[in-house]
Amino acid sequence: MSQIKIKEFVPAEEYLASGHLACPGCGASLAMRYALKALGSKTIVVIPACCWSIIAGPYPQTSLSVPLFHTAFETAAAVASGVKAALDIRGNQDITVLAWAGDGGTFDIGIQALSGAAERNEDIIYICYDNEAYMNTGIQRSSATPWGAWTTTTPTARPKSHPKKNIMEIMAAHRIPYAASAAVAYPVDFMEKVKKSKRIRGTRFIHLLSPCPPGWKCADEESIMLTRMAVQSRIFPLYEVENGERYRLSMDHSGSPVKEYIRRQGRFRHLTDKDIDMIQERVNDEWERLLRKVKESEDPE
Ligand SMILES: Cc1ncc(C[n+]2csc(CCOP(=O)(O)OP(=O)(O)O)c2C)c(N)n1
Ligand code: SF4
Repeated sequence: MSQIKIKEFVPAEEYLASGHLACPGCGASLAMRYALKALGSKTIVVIPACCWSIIAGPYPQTSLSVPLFHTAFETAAAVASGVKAALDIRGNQDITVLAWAGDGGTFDIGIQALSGAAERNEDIIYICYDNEAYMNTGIQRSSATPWGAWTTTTPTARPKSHPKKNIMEIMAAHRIPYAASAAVAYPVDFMEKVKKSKRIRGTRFIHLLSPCPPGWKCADEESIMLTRMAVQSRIFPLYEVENGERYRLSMDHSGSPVKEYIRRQGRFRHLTDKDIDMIQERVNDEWERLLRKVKESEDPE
């Protein structure tokens, strides 16, 4: 997309103030900025306990210029559903309700409320910014943490021994109208998906890869580049799933070696070349599985 087109596509309005409390290089702060540019001012944001509880700032100050509801860790989808129901009762149809939660609040503790909302096809957008651990409380492993990663609860002597949970497949299995993966390194793609979500009714879910320099043990200025490498290496492919069955890739993924991505992060420093070869094999298998679904969607026979 040319410079001019990006200017046309990305609204100038800012809903995230400078001086917010994120660390330098934090993907979650950029992601909220993009999401709100795509959604506009008529948005209510529901945030459970996570880094964003801090980034938003202490009451009565806030870094966001849209209404914001802080809620308990496990309740993002339930509270967002309630806010939407209240708006419906008041006959207010032009406000978007956005649940905004980390991977801990989504993959783990919030999944019951999220599954309930998805099963009822609640009319909400749910964005999970996935930094692959419980970062706010000091980098503990979540079920989104990749196999082999160091966290404070999976130290280098016993790194994470389970693979990352496949949240997109879980959400697709609910047959919700729209699920998409996105990454902050691709802001136009992410904003397009948020804008598309706004046009659809029912439960819309976006799984967003969001870098965290303290948790990934990388340099602040490398976080976006690393996120791009995660996508290009197919560790985190970008795709959409409509009604749980129509799979579409969002871009060409070159398939660069995962080693380049892994070796730049302190959280993977202890991994051997053999470990990385195994990760590469798993990534290849998952990619083939995804391609089969894309192909079946194109050719249902
Ligand atoms: C029921 C409950 N358990 C634990 C906590 C403590 N807590 C607050 S934020 C947080 C981590 C959130 O992790 P995640 O959702 O991945 O978001 P991130 O911190 O990475 O932004 C935890 C464990 C809590 N607030 N409520
Ligand atoms: S700890 Fe990570 S996710 Fe939390 S504010 Fe800092 S960079 Fe962002």
